[in-house]
Amino acid sequence: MTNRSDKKKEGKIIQKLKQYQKKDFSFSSGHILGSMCSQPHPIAKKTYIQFLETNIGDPGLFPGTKEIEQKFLSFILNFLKAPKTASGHIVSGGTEGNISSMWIAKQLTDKKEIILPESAHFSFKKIASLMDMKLKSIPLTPKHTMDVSQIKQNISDDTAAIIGIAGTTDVGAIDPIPEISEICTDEHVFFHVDAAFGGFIIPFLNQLGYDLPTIDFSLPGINSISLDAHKMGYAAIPLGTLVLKDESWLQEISVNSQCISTKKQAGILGTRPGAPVAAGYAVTEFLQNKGYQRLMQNIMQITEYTIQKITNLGLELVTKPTLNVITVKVNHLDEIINTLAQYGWKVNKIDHLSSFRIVIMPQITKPIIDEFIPVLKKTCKEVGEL
Ligand code: 0PR
Repeated sequence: MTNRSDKKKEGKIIQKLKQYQKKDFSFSSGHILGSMCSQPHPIAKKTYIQFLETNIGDPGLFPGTKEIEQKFLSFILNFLKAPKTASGHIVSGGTEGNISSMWIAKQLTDKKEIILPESAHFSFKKIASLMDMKLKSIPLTPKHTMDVSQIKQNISDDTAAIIGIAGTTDVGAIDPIPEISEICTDEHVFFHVDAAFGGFIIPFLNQLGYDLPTIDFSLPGINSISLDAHKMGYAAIPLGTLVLKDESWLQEISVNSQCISTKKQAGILGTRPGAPVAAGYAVTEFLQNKGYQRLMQNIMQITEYTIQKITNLGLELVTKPTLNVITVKVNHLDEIINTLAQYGWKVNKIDHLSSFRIVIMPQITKPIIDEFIPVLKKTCKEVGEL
């Protein structure tokens, strides 16, 4: 029961918080152009609040939410063509997905080396530090994909896993997953696909007939795939999934647990929010496979439109985009990013490529691009880029 003074107090706190929030950029404004996250689908927002108190770390208390989790995972397992032996594990995002997979690979093989492309996400540096593992980087081709011709010679008696990326952080490139899968099958090496970004877009584009590499379990060499619903899944933060080809591997990262409703608990986290899972499931139920196809097709059309507009200004891209990531090469990187921010637009800095990244997420529409392009032009003129 809240009395009048509590109501007053509540109002004051909310007002104060709103002042802080005013300083934030918002996805709903359309002005965040470089992030790999998005404004969640409207149904995700409603569901999130409804499930705020749920904890999938103690499923005995929340059997209904546990069922929702299973349904959400089934949707993912289905579009990733996972075999009957497979299982999904909810994680907080790509970082935890990668850590969990490498934890399994280390447990299964008792080896410590990870072969990965130079484009790999920095979460692998955390993995190396946390689990005392060693990273062996493979150079990239001019298309910013892993040079597969260099993999075999780097495999050794200490190789725990090979990583392929389906949608790189800096340019959205897709490594040749089918070729890497073949090598891993031949060499009996654990193969993890980091599809944090591409996992919720590539399969749907392929269903529509796009000519992108296959990234699913129809490739026999893949052992695990990590994909984030809080990136291209149009869901709310934090929501990722690690899909394992063999459910029994979860035992490798499970410990006996006391005081909770299950004898064992798998994975890194203990208490884990059910709200993003319920919200993610609501989005998959709302959109279904067809809805995701339509959404991704629309996103690719807006990507094409944006590429045209940017190159028409006379700017160059780092590489021809495969997905909805546009990375623009510039000489005056810091000035452009800072000036755009002053005009209210946020793009992400990719320092090592002297470029900035634009990601066409679900809330980015053609009118938003039409609003942005003149600001980009003005900015580039002001700083002497054009
Ligand atoms: N793997 C890949 C290929 C990624 O791109 C990322 C994150 C991860 C793993 C890690 O995912 P989590 O951050 O969910 O653990 N890539 C984005 C990036 O570094 C993350 C991001 C998202 C950054 C939104 C900014 C932002 O506004 O660019």
